[in-house]
Amino acid sequence: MKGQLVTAPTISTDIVTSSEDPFGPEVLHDPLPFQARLREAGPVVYLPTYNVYAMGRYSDVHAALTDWQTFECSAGVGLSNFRKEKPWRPPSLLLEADPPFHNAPRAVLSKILGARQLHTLQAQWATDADDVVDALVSSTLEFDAVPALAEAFPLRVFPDAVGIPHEGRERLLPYGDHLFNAFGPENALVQRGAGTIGEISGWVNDQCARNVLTPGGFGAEIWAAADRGDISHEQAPTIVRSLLSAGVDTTVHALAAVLYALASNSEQWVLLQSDPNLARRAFDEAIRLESPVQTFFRTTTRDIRVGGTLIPQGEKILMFLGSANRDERRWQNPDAFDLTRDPSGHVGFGMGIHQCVGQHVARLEAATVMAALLKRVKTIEVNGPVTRHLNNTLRAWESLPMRVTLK
Ligand code: HEM
Ligand code: OVM
Repeated sequence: MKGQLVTAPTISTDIVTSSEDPFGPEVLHDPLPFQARLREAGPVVYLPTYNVYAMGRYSDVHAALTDWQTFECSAGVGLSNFRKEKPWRPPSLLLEADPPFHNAPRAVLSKILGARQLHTLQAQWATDADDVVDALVSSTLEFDAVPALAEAFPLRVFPDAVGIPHEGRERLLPYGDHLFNAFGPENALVQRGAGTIGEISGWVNDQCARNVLTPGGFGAEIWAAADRGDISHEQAPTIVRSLLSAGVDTTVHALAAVLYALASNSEQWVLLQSDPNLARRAFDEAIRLESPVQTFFRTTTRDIRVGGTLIPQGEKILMFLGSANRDERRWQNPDAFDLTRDPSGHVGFGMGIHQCVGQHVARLEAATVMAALLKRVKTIEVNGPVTRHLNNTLRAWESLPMRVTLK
């Protein structure tokens, strides 16, 4: 500063920095220690590796999720800034949109996926869950719950509910896996999917056409909303795509999470057996604890002060939903799976105007699977090494070996 006059800043700003990589394999394998350090470091931590501002505490994550005017989605909810980089696929009309454009697609999906509409699926899904569980436990009492239940059930009921044909459905899981990787940096996980995503993505887009979708399904109802003028016909296929994007991998890993939680906390399984009405709470508590969707980004629309940190306009904010859901400032004994606590207010489905529009679908899937298990199964335990599937956004599972005994 030789002889140079430095203007004193009119507002002081603290900046806590971390050189850790939240998308590196070490953190993805076990994100909890990193997230604890993040919460401890302060309300906002700058990550120079990606030039983003990270939030790990419940109150800050909640505040960002509910202030859509300051924390926008239309610049993308991944690391990539759509104002500077071309998105890898046309943006979602829900997830990657702000009001007023977000409003109509959201209203249409809220109605189609609303608790009341789902009533008509309940009986069929209960039968399907009984079938899946019966077929499984009558052939073996030891199985990998990831393919046998967590994947088998959603793949059996969800694509039918949307109304897509059977042919090619095996592409849904790899599509979601890549999509959720693509919200993160372009690391090895993204590169691994890059070779096949063109073909898979083409197939997914083809399933969104009106003539492909069976009558009565969610997809056909989206097209019917276009006929009524609630959305345009051009918007319909992209909204169908949202269901095929967000509706499969999320529920697979959420089901695995609740199965793991119940199998590894036998006293909570006993409690659930004594009161099956706790099934809904069990699912939400597992979502809180595991947060199958770990992170989403926003972009600041103006300069904003969070804690002592001034975040400039146009910067990417990385919100750790999973960390907020285990914040000791918000939750007592946050690491425990506890069916006597009230998990409501968790941010595992987000919060505010983008809060998961498919949550009733996810809850119905989980409730029917748990009800089917409660009918047949006496005890349930983990009986082998549990392995994770690494994904930049999802807290995902590769294998969940289980043993059950029957009633
Ligand atoms: C939004 C998680 C299941 C469709 C979200 C968001 C989260 C989330 C965290 C908020 C994103 C944000 O604020 O940026 C989950 C989890 C699920 C699940 C953990 C399973 C347990 C589903 C299902 C569907 C679905 C089954 C479809 C039937 C959507 C859509 C959005 C969304 C379309 C965007 C909503 C909007 O932007 O208004 N989900 N989801 N999700 N979810 Fe889910
Ligand atoms: C969408 C979409 C895609 C991925 C996730 C999501 C969790 C939504 O295409 O709207 O919500």
